[in-house]
Amino acid sequence: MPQITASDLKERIEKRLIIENGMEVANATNKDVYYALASIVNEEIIPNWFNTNQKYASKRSKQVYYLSMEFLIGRLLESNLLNYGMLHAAKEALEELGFHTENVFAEERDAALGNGGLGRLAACFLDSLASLYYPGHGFGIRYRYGLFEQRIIHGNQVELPDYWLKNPYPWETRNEEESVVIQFQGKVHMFKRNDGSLEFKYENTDKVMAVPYDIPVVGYKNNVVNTLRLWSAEPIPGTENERMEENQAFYHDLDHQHSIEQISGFLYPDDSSYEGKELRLKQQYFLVSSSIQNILKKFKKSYHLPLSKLPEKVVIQINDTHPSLAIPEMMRILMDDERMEWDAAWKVTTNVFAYTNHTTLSEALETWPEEMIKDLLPRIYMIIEEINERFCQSIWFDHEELRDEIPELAIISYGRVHMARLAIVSSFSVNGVARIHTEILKKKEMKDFYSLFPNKFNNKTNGITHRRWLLQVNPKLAEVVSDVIGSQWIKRPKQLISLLKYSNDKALLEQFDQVKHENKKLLANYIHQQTGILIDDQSIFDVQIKRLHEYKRQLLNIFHVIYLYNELKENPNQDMTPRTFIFGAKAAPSYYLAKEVIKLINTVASIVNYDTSIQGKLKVIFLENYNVSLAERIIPAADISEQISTASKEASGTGNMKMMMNGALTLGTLDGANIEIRDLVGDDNIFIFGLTADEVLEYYQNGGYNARDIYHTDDRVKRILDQLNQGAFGVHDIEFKDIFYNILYHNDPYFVLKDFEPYLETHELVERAYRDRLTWMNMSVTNIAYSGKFSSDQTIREYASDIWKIKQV
Ligand code: GPQ
Repeated sequence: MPQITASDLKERIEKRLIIENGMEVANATNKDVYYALASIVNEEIIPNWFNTNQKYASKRSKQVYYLSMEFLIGRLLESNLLNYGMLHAAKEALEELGFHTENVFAEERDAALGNGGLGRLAACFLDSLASLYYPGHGFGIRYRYGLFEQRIIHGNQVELPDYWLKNPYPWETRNEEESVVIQFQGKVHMFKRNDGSLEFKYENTDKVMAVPYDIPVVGYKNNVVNTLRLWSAEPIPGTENERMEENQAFYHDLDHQHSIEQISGFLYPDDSSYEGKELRLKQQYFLVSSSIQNILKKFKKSYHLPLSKLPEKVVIQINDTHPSLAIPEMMRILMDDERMEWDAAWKVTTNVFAYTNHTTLSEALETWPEEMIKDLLPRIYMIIEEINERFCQSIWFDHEELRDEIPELAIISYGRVHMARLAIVSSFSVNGVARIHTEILKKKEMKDFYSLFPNKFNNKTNGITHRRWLLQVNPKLAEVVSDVIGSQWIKRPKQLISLLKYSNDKALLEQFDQVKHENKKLLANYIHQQTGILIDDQSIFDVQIKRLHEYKRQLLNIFHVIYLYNELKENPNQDMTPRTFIFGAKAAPSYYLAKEVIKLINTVASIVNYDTSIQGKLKVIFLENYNVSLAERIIPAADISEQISTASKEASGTGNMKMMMNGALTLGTLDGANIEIRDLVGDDNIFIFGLTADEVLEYYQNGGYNARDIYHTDDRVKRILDQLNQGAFGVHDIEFKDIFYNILYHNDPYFVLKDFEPYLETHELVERAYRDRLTWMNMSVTNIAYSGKFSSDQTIREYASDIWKIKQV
């Protein structure tokens, strides 16, 4: 890879500005410079993109396609510069031209085409695929509106539309010539061909054009450029006129056009919860039909092999059940267009698809009303029916022991189509995303399926790209690490383990401490600038950043804050290390209780932050509009990483890994990947508390525990709940009654009260540990050292070798 120097770049930026905008640097805005730099990076990318595709085609490599309704990519300029080895030069060039790098980068809108962990995981996976020389690409939807922008007004979440495409997006290329047609609704007619085979014809379907927009996925300093292909829904050109001639009303036509564009109109803002809207079903079919058509066209064009060989060259990973209609869509094309028999098509299909499950929460399980699928996708419905029929028959005849369970196993049952069941039956691999999660799938949630298909089930613990989440977001830490152990860890993140040798080196620990402190100062400045609130950069930065969900228990966190505040009010002079509690969280717009918790956090903040009697020992910061870019600012500055979900509920978590990699210590429950973090770093380097998954599951089985007992016996708890109920934290006395009721009348379904005391005690341990700087930094460095295990490079290697059987090119 040719080294580009700062002075080269400077010159090229100047030239660009002249050619494209006819302006001198002196007159250029941050935005002008952003576009100039992006187009320079694109010039570097394009030949490599072309070469990568050529190479895959000429080697006829097996390719993996990652189908996902979400890709939470965030900004790309900085990470593309980093992966091209141009970041240092670019920063230098920009500063020399009189620009602040950060302001130039900030011109890029986050591509927020995802809700949270699931979408961000997809983005990390693409980064690792390209960086490890794997032929792997993403397929998704080019939503015109990404995840809503969050404003906090009088403590409440307000949603604004995220029209992220307002300005041209420099990373996408429209490839109209590769558009495909998608058909909805209509009637299916069945004919017998002369040879006796069946032919299906569709009549009166609604046709939509899927136009691909391609985004390059740049590998780290390896010249690889893979593709993220996002589909956009458009009317088929020319059909407007047809309709006019048919004498259809003009407005009817505009309406029709509008309803087509709606399909890629916006991202559904619900995380881990199923909404059941018809438009969402349309989106799902739109994604999978365009992607499967595309994959098959490409296979036929470049491999010159019969379709029966598809599984040798193609593997498709479906990211949760959202793209699971890809399965009947594949069957449809193989049979109806390619004239394969059922058995042959089934053999191909079941050897091509692999399914990842991301949650056991029942509210997230996708089940569509039979009628909805039948109406919108009549041919797909027929195929699902047939898959179901054959599956139920096989249980009836081959697994007598499960006959009674058929209603719980059938893909179509009680009028609903169960997408997870469809995905399990039709895939060759089913994986969970952390060890405990996969165990729960096998032993509980999917127990009977596991007994039917034991070999399909496997675990792939999630990971995060250390390039973005360490190298890019925390350059100071990366530099110290490289000074100590050399820079091989960048290519081989597991080598971070060499840091262990130095975890008692006092001078070095002090350096790490200094880096953390500098990062905290940067965040403190940002917080001041955003909120006007001054925070103490010597205080413990205690961070909980993730979607707002009852199971993630932001409520437990804020209860602890209220407790501390109550204590301080009684005894303002008590000796206590100052704490800053930092929250970032979006709630689904229709999730009432989650929004109440946001309001509670903001209300507590507005009281605590301005109460001078507590001498600045406690601050509560709720940063609005939590997104990838904000995560990038917060994570390097975290001392404590709050991972406090009700055990058994968080499939894996990935924020836990990001903060660990940046030297934060985890304060968490034995849930998701926290368990694997604990196993690596040992009990001395993590703060674990609370019920275990087994205990939680047992309580659920026996109807829960009695929350009121705790309310009546623990004064601290009673005081907090009464404060909520009596309006101590609000203007009106009804303010937080619903939280109060949910805990006492719905019996605290997420065990907030049950885990309260152990949580307090563990916080006390944290506070005590923090006082001993060297011991703390030793723990911190130990966490960084083990974090290489959670690089998504490791995860992707495992997917590649165990599931995908693909090779590096
Ligand atoms: N996850 Cl089902 C989401 O972010 N959205 C979803 O719709 C579902 C799961 C998360 C899950 O809650 C986390 O525990 C995981 O770490 C993450 O997926 C990636 O696997």
